[in-house]
Amino acid sequence: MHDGLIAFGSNEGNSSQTLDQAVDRLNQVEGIVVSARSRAYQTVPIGGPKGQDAYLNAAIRVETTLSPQNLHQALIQIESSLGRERRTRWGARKIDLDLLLFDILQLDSDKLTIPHPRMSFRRFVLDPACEIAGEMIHPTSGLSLNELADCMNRENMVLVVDADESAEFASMVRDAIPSTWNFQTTVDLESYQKPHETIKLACLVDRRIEQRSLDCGEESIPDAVGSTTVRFAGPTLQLTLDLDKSRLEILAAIEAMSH
Ligand code: PH2
Ligand code: MG
Ligand code: MG
Repeated sequence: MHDGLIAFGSNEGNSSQTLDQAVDRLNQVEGIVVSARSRAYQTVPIGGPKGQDAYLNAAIRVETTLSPQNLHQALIQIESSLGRERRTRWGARKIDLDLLLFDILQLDSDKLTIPHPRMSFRRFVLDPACEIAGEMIHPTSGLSLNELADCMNRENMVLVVDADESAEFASMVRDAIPSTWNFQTTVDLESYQKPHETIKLACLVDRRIEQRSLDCGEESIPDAVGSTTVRFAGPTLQLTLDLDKSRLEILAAIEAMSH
């Protein structure tokens, strides 16, 4: 039996009814039993087009005999059966079901990345998840979800790794972060592993990673997160060499940590 954690989000239609329906449909899938669900959290929309309605976010924990791939497929099927349309990335949606964790598995394929690459710095994900699964381990950082949530209250610091050849990149990050945040760059993340207690968000730039395409609205397409060899024991934002895309990523990450 596997332990899976799913994030629910909706900001179109009757979101609270959609959440109930999603839980029902998960329970109807052979090999999936919902073991816990959080309450629904009303949250500020992060990223995407302006003027969106507030989100309802929740976390759903499942016991499953399915493989991660088949659980992911089941989520996609439930999303489309409940009227999900994929338009713009981070745009309004009737339902979004993201697979956050699957035991302590780390997986990075074209179709699916586990842990979810943006879960470690999103309050709208961590708050509901901690309610029902605070003790679960986020294997990329090695921290529990409760510990990850605590990182949001740390001293303000952003760290850019491997920015030595790219001053342009470092100044983009510096410009993007709030002026009250400390900013520091390093090429040697190892030396930051010990005092990681002070670091609020590590931005890892890995130039070995080739930019991969992001389908419209497809959250599960990996941004090359698991493929990096750099690991950090705290909230981590994986950036690629695409400056424009990375700027949007960091602005959204800061917003997601602040609300
Ligand atoms: N999901 C997104 C983008 N922004 N903002 C909130 N508050 N809640 C979400 O679930 C959410 C979001 C992409 O999936
Ligand atoms: Mg999502
Ligand atoms: Mg999704």
